[in-house]
Amino acid sequence: MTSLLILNGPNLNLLGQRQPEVYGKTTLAEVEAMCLAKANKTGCTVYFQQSNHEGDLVDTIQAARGIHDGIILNAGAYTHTSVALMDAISSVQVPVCELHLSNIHAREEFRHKSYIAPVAVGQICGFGPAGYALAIDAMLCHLSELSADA
Ligand code: CA2
Repeated sequence: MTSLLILNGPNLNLLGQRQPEVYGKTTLAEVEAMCLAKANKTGCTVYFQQSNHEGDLVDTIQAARGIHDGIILNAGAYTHTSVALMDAISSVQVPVCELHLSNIHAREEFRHKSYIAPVAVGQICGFGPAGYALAIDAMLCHLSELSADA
């Protein structure tokens, strides 16, 4: 069965608890439940993780090789700063879908830059928690195209 890792970066554990005007009222536990329901419907397996630490995120991306078929990554603020995450993605040979709750291109200038985008298959942003289900569909679509080409 196709296995997807859904990896969340710093401060996303606070989802639904702080700044609801920016990030909404849905908690990360509720997002995880939505992803598990989506996995059930689409016949894949999802593993949901969150870390506030850049090195942990690098370790988790490296460990995905040979275990997961795709990664859905909301790297939070590390999106805009982390060459280490970019290098980890480049080296791991597991396709990554970049995901954001908010539309990073409609926000402050510093959020327009993504170190993940150049090494990701694509980016989904601005759709709130629904973006996670969209990202699962997008990654399954990408993986089925890859296996059709093989
Ligand atoms: O829109 C997204 O998903 C972001 O990745 C969220 C990051 C932000 O730095 C990115 O530019 C865009 C911030 C995540 C912080 O999440 C919080 C949730 C609730 C309360 C406080 C922070």
